[in-house]
Amino acid sequence: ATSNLPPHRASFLQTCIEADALKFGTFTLKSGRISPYFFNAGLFNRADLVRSISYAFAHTLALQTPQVDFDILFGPAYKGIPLCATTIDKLAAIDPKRFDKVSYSFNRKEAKTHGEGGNIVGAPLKGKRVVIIDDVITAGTAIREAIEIIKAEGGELVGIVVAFDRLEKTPMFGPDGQQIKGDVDDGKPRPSAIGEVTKEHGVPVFSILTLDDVVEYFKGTGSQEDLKRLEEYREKYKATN
Ligand code: OMP
Repeated sequence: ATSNLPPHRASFLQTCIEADALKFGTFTLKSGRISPYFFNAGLFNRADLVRSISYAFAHTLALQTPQVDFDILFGPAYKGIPLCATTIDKLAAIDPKRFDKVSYSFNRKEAKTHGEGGNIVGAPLKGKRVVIIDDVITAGTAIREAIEIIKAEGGELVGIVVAFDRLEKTPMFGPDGQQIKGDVDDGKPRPSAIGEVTKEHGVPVFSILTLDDVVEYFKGTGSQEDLKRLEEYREKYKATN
C-alpha cells in the first residue's frame, strides 16, 4: 500500500502504475544488469501525467531542499528536457517568492556550430547554482555525464533530484578503469551510486520514489511472483549504504 508515503509520493506511485511507467518483466539496463522492472519516464507524455510528475518533482524539491537555493534546474537531454521546463513552472506555483526567478537549461546531444552556437539551450550555467533533474539513477553514469557538462560550463552543482532511485550499488570496474558491463556481480559489498556522487561532489541527491517504495507497494497489492523477483534483484544489486 502507498499509505505510509507522504501524499505527493503516494499519488505519484499510483500514477506510475496507471501510466504503465513502472513495468514488470525482463529488461536489460544501460549498465548491462538484467532487471525485473523498468521505470520509463518517457511515458509521462499526456497533460495529466506531465502535471503529476512535475508536481511530484516540485514538491520533492520544495520540501526537501529548504536549505538548498538554486538558480537553474538543469535537465540532461533528452528525458530531462520536459522535466526541467515543467517543474520550474510548478515550483513557482508552489512558492513564487522563492522560485519565480529559477530558470531551466539543458544540453544538446550534438554541438551546434551555426546560429548562437554552443552546447546549452536555456539559461547559461556560468557562475550559477545548478540542480540537476533526471529520470533514474542506476549505476550513476548518466548523472556523472550531466555533472561534467555543468562543470565544463562553469556552473556550481548544488543538488540532484531524480524521479526514481533504484538504490543500486556502483558498478564493478576492470583493471583498465573501465566499467564492467553485463549482469555480473562479484557479490562484494559496494556503496550506492547515489552515495558515491554525494561523497564526490558534496551535494544532496533527492528522489521521489525508490525501489523500496515499490517493494512495499507490491506487498499490499501486486503479484507475488513479481514481488519475489523484485526482492531477489534488490538483494543482488543493493548497495551497502
Ligand atoms: P545509469 O546511467 O546506470 O545511472 O542509468 C540511468 C539511465 O538508465 C536513465 O537515465 C535511463 O536512461 C535508463 N534507465 C531507465 O530509464 N529506467 C530504469 O528503470 C533503468 C534504466 C537503466 O538503464 O538503468
